[in-house]
Amino acid sequence: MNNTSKQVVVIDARNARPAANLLPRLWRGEIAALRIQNLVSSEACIHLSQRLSESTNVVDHADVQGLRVVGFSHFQAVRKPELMPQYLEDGQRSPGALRELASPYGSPFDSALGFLNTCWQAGCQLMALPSEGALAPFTVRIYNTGVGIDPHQDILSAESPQDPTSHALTMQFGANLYIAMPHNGGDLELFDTDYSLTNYKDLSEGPRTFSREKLGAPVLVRPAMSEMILFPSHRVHAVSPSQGKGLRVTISFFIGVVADDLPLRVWA
Ligand SMILES: O=C(O)CCC(=O)C(=O)O
Repeated sequence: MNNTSKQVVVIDARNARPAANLLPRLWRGEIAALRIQNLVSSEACIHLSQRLSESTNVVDHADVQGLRVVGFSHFQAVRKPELMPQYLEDGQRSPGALRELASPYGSPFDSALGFLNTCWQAGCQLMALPSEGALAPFTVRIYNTGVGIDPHQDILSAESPQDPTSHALTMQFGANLYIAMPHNGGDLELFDTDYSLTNYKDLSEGPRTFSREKLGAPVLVRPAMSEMILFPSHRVHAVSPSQGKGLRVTISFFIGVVADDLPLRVWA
């Protein structure tokens, strides 16, 4: 598989249905990232980001200093097993809670699922692992000035190495909906290093991050409010620190591919 592609494909969610080969091209590594613009209106993003910044459910991320989240991620829950019951319970409520916060606009997460259903013949469904149950569908991340995420990979089978469904995934994409962006920084960085080179198979070494100095120059993607960006999450990736005024707010999840005739699986 090619993990060095620099090609970023841009499509507009308001145009005709995307070509059926777009996700397979991302899957095969022919393209580095897929930007789906205009998935959510800017009015809806401004409204939701305001509501989220006032939310009393915002908590600290376990590993990334300064990062605030609404809803834990699976990674956080497996790193701190005492969070697992709350992770699972919150995940049952979060789609409805996001609809409520987004109202009178629609939920961006619902728009994302609708979009995925139009470009994958077998549709998509929320992920359940036999060993853990129904995973949370997304997490909201709020980045203040100076906050970014160090280079890392996201691989479900490394987080749940005993689970057969996690190993059945042939590909995992990171998916982020950008609800607010700071004036500067907050870029998505995609490096040329992938799973096979880092041998990331479980969490025994804790969170595996890599220093930027040891990696080559990344493909830089500056996300825009209102869009969703997909990229292979086994490729080492990072978020550069936010700079200047404005929060960076994302709705973040993963998409798993089992086979091309089976539904995509979505979780966070
Ligand atoms: O917010 C982004 O642009 C990427 C976030 C990230 O590192 C991830 O989804 O794993």
